[in-house]
Amino acid sequence: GSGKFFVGGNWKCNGTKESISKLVSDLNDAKFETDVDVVVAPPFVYIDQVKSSLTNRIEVSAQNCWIGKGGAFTGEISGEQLKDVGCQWVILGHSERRHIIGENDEFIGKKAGYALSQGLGVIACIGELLSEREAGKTFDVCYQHMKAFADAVPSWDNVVIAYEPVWAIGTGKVATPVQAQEVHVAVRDWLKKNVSAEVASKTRIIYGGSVNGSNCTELAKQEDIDGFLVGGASLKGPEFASIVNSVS
Ligand code: G2H
Repeated sequence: GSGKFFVGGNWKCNGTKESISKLVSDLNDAKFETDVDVVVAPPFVYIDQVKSSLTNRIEVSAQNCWIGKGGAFTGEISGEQLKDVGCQWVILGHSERRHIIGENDEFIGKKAGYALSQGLGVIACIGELLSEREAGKTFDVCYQHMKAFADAVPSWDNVVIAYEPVWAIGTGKVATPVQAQEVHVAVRDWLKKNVSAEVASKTRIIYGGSVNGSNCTELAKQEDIDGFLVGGASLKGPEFASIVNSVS
């Protein structure tokens, strides 16, 4: 693998003040392997609550942000505001935003460039739909998503790539370790050819899509899987901790 193992918990549009207070307390009680970066991404409205109650051992991410400086953009949240409330990361290009909300590559790339300029780390999501996999286009789709990020980011230092095959998201249908490893290698190879050998070897490529306490260990053993982006299973503190601790 490349660099430190990285595990993010993407809470998506879930939680209440009460359930989040319980989850934070479970996370504060959990024991994490030292050699892992641990990040959680609460909904915007709970970031402040989480920042003020969660141990510093865990960093906080947003799940989205605006493409540029704040201003007259009703309903949006800017990168500056995320920094102001103590966020260190933002998830961009998640498939739910690409396919449900309709965000395109160029829009997502711009967001990534701006977020990095504000000092946020970016969890850059890529991944194919089932129909694209079945049509043999998995690599092409991932390369296209990668190119949009590459065209917009000045540096990969604060970028973590999350490969999330859309057919494996929230479906319980996890990619096999071999399927995931194969795409991670292809993405690393793309970075080598299109960015640099150094960036290819240093950039973490994490896997997302129905990761849980039972399947994480086999996935974590794969050479090019440098961590996970966990959705459903990140809403349970002890299970999330066991995924963090699957580092190999
Ligand atoms: C993929 C993942 C987290 P889940 O979206 O980003 O969610 O683990 O629920 O499939």
